[in-house]
Amino acid sequence: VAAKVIQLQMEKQHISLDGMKYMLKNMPSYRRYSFKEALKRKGGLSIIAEVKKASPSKGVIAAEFNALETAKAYQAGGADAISVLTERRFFEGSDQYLSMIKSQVAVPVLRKDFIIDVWQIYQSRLLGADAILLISAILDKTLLKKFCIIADMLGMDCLVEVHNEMELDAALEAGASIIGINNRNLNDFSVDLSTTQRLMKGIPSDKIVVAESGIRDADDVRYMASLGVDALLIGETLMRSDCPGNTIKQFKK
Ligand code: IGP
Repeated sequence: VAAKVIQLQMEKQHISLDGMKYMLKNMPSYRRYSFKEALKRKGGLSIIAEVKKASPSKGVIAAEFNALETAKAYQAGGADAISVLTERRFFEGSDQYLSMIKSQVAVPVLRKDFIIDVWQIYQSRLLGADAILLISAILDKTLLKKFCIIADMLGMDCLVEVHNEMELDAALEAGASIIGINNRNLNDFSVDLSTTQRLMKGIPSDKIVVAESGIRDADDVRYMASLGVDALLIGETLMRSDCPGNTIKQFKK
């Protein structure tokens, strides 16, 4: 109920940063799970399963979309974490999916959105996120660093997404400890899994590496495992699967 109240309040009025800080102090908090710990390899690769209704490149992916049921199926299949798209315009996401899923699953939840403002970081915490995505391509070094510090202060991990060497350098300089390599080019949506292979080389071994986008089958999973990544972020393949839980089990073998 607390989640719902916060949600409705935020939708009705644009709450000030101070207002959110006040709510954070005074509202009952969600149970926290460590995103970073969940991603560490325990035998096989860890899997972040993504709840995504639509995307700008594919349009609507899941016609009969039920965010909560999808998340529950992911958890039942052994997903190590769940990523939830909250961006409305292009991904048909919703803040409410995040808080609803957070209140019903016992794995860490990542907020997937385009975070460009401090306000959104506080909001993510209020919605129940255990971690947030920060996209190196849309933030400069100074902001990346600042956002990582604020998220940390609020008890959330950051997945810092990169697509090329320049973005990777910025992420490392910002002190990111979890790096997501996006195999999809956000400008033209083309996917190239060898992006992970190329960028892996420049990442120190103490970082946690997540390969993102374009993972379709067990062969892709094996390829990523051979590159030494810690975790995979998979959306579309799971959203299209008749039994996403089984697909996750198969990928984790
Ligand atoms: C998942 P895919 O190809 O498995 O559906 O991709 C995820 O990587 C993708 O949704 C994504 C994304 C993003 C979405 C990666 N970076 C940034 C929104 C914003």
